[in-house]
Amino acid sequence: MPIENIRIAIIGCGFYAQNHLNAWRGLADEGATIVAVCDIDAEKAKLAGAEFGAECFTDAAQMIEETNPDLIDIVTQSDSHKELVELTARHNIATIVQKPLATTWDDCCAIGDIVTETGIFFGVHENFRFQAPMMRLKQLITNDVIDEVSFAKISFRTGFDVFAAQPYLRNEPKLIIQDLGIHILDLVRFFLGEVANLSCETQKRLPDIVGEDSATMLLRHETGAVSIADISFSAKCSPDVFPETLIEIEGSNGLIKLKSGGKIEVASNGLNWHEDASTPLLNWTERPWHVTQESVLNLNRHILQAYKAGHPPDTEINSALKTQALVNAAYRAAKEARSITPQIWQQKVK
Ligand code: NAD
Ligand code: 89V
Repeated sequence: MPIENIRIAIIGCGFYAQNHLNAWRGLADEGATIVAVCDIDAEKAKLAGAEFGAECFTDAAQMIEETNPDLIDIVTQSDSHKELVELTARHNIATIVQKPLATTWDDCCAIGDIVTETGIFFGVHENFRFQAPMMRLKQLITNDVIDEVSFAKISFRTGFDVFAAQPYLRNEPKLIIQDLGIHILDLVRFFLGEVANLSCETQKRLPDIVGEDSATMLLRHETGAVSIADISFSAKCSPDVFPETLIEIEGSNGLIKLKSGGKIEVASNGLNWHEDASTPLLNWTERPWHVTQESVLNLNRHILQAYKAGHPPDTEINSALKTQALVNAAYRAAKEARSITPQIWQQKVK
């Protein structure tokens, strides 16, 4: 049976797009072909085109007209996402867009309307749930190893210089919750289900930045479970395990711990064991980013399989809007110093 070949185009050839490009190339044997790359920075487009053997463009509309891709992967910053999704949806092209879905809640909802009205294949590239250790944790929970989940603590604290590769983060008025908290809040939903209400305290401890660099969130889930999500770009930790997330999840019959290096400790119904869910290095990944880099391959494979099977990816628009609503609720909770019920997106009735 010949493998169906999907023509992939990437818009945005900056820092993180290198991982998307390498991941799509790594799926060539599974039916992904990079046919075009686009960046408004002509030099970046040219470099990506040369490295990955694709036509290069500086205008997305021209790229679509000339290469007719099956799926477009948008890896630009969030301020351009809505406009680019309007373009791809107008051409009825399957679209993946990096997190955050958009910079404002209104633009996130507008994208929700566009995707629902056009019915295009759509997903957000939210890859933390596709990290190797996170997929194993989900398997353990799904297999009822600790039975009913009642509490979790999910922590991503680092002093790593995230601004070196992503200098724009220094000027973001909404910094860590929008950039990193979005991943952790997606994990909170992934492991404990939807959130009924949440409270949040933020801090700004680093100099020379505009937004908050730390946030501590307390969440009540619809199941009754409680979780704590704490994130910081200004942590004093040794060792610094960037970009790893450390997790403890308690259930009615046990406890799961994710420790540094993908080490998992399980206590289940009186039995205790350890597992190694460490992330393998690929021929294009390197420490310390290899954990999230490999998740790009895992998520892109999931997207490819979902597209071929004709159903949305797990990180489809409704899920993405629920996670984005938690981001918004966290900022509101911090501002109003009270617990907030997340907004629910409703498609705008025309
Ligand atoms: P970047 O600024 O390095 O790259 C973005 C590129 O998009 C730039 O080269 C820019 O010229 C180009 N661009 C902007 N508007 C364009 C347009 N209309 N058409 C074509 N090209 C355009 O940014 P980055 O650090 O690579 O981040 C990109 C996205 O990836 C952000 O949304 C960020 O939050 C996300 N990100 C995700 C992860 C993760 O998945 N774990 C990690 C880092 C960054
Ligand atoms: O993964 C990300 O979205 C990155 C960082 C780890 C710095 O939050 O932007």
